[in-house]
Parts: sequence; C-alpha cells; structure tokens
Amino acid sequence: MISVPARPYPYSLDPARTALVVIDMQRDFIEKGGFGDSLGNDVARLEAIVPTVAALIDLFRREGWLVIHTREAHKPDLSDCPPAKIRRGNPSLKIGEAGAMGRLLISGEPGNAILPALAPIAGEIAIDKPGKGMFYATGIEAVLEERGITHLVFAGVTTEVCVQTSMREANDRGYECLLIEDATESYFANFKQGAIEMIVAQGGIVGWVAPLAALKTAVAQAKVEA
Ligand code: C5J
Repeated sequence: MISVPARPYPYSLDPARTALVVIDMQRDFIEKGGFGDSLGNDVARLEAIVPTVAALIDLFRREGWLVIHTREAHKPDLSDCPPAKIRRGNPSLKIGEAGAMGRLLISGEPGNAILPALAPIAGEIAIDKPGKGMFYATGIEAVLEERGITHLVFAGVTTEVCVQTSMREANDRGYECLLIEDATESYFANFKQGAIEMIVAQGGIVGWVAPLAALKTAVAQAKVEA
C-alpha cells in the first residue's frame, strides 16, 4: 500500500487496484468556440492545468497503472441527450449545433476530442458519457469490477460539475476516491474551492484531496521502502 499525505487524512492506495480517471479534458470545454465558451465561460482558466494533468498521466503510465479518460459526448442523433439539457442555459450555440470545432458535444466531432497533449494511448480506456457523472449510462462499473479496481484518483474539469458528480457516483458505489487538486479546475475559482471543501468535509464524506507533488513523493518513497 502507498500512503499519500492528503486531506482530511492520509489516503492509502493499492497500485494494482487503482485507476486514474481524467474527466472531460476535451476541446469543447477548454478551447474557444466549444461548449464551455457557448455558455459564456472564460475557458482560459481550464487550460492552465494541462501541464499538471499531463504530469499526472505520465506518472500513471510510467508506473504501468490504469488510466481512464472520459468525454462528455452525445450520439449524432442526440437520442441520448434529454431536451432539457439542450435547452439549459439558453446558450449562444446549443448541443448538436455546428460551432467552430464541429457540432457541440457530439461524439467524433473535432471539438469533442481530448486535447492532443492528453490524448489516450493504447491500453488506456476512453469512455463517452452522456451525463455529468462517469457511471450514468456508460457501463464503466462492469469494467472496473472486472479489473478489480477499488481506488480511483481523479483529475479534469470541471471540479464542481463532472468531476464532483463522478466522485460522488464512485463514492456511493464504494470506491475510495482521491482528487488531485492542482489537476482539476473550474470556470469559477470559488466553486473549485467550495467543491474541494465539500469533498473533504465530515471526515472525507466524498473522498480525499491532495496535490500532485504529494502523490509523486509518496510513490517515490514507497519504492525506497520496498
Ligand atoms: C460541464 C463538465 N461543466 N465536464 N461539464 O458541463 O464539467
């Protein structure tokens, strides 16, 4: 077991049973002309975490640990997108309409792709999710069970929407969840901080939070002690 200094208390993980989940690091949320931009958000805030997310993915790849990527994505015929979701926010461009990077939030469109710097490689899992959470209508639970995964380390965007929803879904299913706080971001700084505090409150009611440096140091330390 590897013990990571974290809030609200150290997080223990078994590498053989741990996966990294990188939530929605896709052009639609991070680049101008995408879905996030259409809702009036300042997308530049999210781009700042790309190097940290890349370093976290790199750590998992070097250790040979499982990496899972998610995309918020709908089928081209929108049969998996509730009309309420399309209407929500009265955006300048709606889900399914053509924007600067193709149809917004539609699987296979250029804007729906994960950023090239963070793109999945062979052996990694990439899932499309029609909702905010990674478990709703994705089939990922069976995949995790088959691989014996019990611990999930989270990164990605946005902290209080798809990351927090996925962590809560995972927590309710019994997974031990750690959020890497400098590898997640929100369009709203106070929402990121608020989500983090909600996760660690009440003895870690949703899970644990730690910076990437704490995870890296713990992994290196475990090797020295082995
Ligand atoms: C949002 C997400 N914010 N990936 N999606 O709609 O957090």
